Amino acid sequence: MPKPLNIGMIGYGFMGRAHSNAYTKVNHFFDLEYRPVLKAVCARDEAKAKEFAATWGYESVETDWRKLLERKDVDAVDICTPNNLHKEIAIAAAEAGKTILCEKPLAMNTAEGEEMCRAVEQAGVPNIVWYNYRRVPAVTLAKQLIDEGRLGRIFHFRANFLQDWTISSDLPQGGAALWRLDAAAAGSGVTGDLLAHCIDTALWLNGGIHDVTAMTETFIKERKHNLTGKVEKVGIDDACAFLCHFENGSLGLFESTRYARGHKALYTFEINGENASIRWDLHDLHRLEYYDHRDDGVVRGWRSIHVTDGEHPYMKHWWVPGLAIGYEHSFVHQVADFLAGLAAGKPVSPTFRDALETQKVCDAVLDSAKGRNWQKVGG
Ligand code: SOE
Repeated sequence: MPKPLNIGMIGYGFMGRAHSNAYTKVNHFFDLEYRPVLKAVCARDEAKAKEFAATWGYESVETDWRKLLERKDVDAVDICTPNNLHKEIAIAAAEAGKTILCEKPLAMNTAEGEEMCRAVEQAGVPNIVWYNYRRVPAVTLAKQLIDEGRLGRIFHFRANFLQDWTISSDLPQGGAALWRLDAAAAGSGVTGDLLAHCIDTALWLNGGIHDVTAMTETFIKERKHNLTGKVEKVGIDDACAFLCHFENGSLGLFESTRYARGHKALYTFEINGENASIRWDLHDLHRLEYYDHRDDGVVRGWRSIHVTDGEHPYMKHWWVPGLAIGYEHSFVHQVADFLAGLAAGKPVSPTFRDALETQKVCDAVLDSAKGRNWQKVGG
């Protein structure tokens, strides 16, 4: 019988749903020593918290996150709040000895991230950050192929994350569903929200980034602020593109925007090595495109691997070969790996320390765009 791991979730938005779904599914599909128990959900709005608790099966509700951290019956805290609350909650949770699962990006900036790393490491509490795309089976397969050396020396890493939901100038900033547009709550715009995913995947697949040169743009300069009711200056980046050198000598090209009309969540990457290339597209997430120059010339070409076979990462836990899974399963996989790590007493990536590397790249990107120069990652 798996041991209970009592979860206290702080926040109840889109990510609160994605994580709660993962906690409820994981033991049905993975054989684990731990079983998440939805102990409490915490939000300032009690009525909304109660509604969320009833929908997802949380046993209780708190309206003050400090009270949640005091509870002896909560083992692990899941931080699903806007970014400006991550640091304070994570440090208090570490001091309270709680296991921590924190939504991405880790923090508002590197300095905050460093404090958070020190807190979890001093307290010795297990920790992880929700960079979920690593655990889409096709992306995990990409990692496997690269680590096996199939691509050979890597020359290029290219990634995009394109959306179009903020084009309207009538869209306000701030408050419940729109805090991502408010620099005070989010820290940055597409850099921390979308490029952070691309950077996390890139660091994982292709190693460290040495330096960057970037440009950002804020297309709509002023928006009504939902919290003050006034029209205020927009402080986030609406679009960001950067070039970089990886430590392994390869070149990186990254682009992200919320102004790419027609694209809802087009996250793609392509990696070109001396022997082979791979590419992946979130809109077709169960496929990995692979080209191997060592194939016979007459049949050489891009192949589209349907990543649904029992041999593929995570897939033996699901249905039968040929049947695809989706976005939400990446969160289930993260919980499964995290719980296996807890049982083995081993950290599971991306830890706070791993996510700090992404934060450093984000900061270098934003500094470079501001100064219109090249920035070394980590100062
Ligand atoms: C923004 O629209 C967003 O929801 C991000 O916050 C998520 O991290 C990303 O996975 C999808 O897009």
